[in-house]
Amino acid sequence: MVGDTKLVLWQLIVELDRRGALKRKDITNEIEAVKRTKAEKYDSLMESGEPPVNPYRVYAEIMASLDRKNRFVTHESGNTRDQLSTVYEAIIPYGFMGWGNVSTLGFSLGVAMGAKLAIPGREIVSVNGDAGFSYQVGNYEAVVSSRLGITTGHINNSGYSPVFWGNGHSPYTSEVTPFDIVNTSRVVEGLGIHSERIEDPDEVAPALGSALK
Ligand SMILES: Cc1ncc(C[n+]2csc(CCOP(=O)(O)OP(=O)(O)O)c2C)c(N)n1
Ligand SMILES: [Mg+2]
Repeated sequence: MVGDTKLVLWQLIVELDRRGALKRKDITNEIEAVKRTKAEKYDSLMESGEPPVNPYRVYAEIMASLDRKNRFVTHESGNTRDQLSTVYEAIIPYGFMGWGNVSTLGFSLGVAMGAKLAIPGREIVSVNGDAGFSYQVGNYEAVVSSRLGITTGHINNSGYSPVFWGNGHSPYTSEVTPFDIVNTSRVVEGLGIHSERIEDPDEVAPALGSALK
């Protein structure tokens, strides 16, 4: 079935009503229960004030900051996908773009640039990891030269999906030069992009504020 989701779903509801389909009144309770279970697991992480900055705290701040009804968010390949697609609640159409499980690292920058061109009035936020960033870094020049105002949150955990990939096939596939040596913030600053390096969880919201204003 191909069609405008909102219209087609509405037509389906009308048709099911017409045929006397049973209504599942318990469905909203079921959704609320699932949401409560999710909150029990993730709320403390999303409120975490412990350093190093918990990625879930970053996502909570992205949801809390400025105009969420005018925002497009996407993730990167790796933990940011698993985490954001679990906790990010999109409240508008085209508010969140989730993409494949093993899709090419770095894709989120193209997604963000495309989104900015397609819906120019929107705040565009992408979140990437160490490997995603490395795949993207040459292309930030295009963001600057095309004057595309997008915001990227970089989860600099100095590992290629630690935990998820374990140690990988060898340590070299999971360990990345640590952030006290590599400063990705200064890399993009050198490309002419405003950048703030955050180490305290309470700095996340002000940094997003200055990026999105
Ligand atoms: C081109 C490419 N190579 C390998 C992969 C497999 N892969 C998916 S996520 C990932 C590591 C991601 O690490 P990072 O960007 O640091 O994100 P983190 O999970 O640490 O937040 C790898 C190697 C891929 N998706 N694309
Ligand atoms: Mg990483």
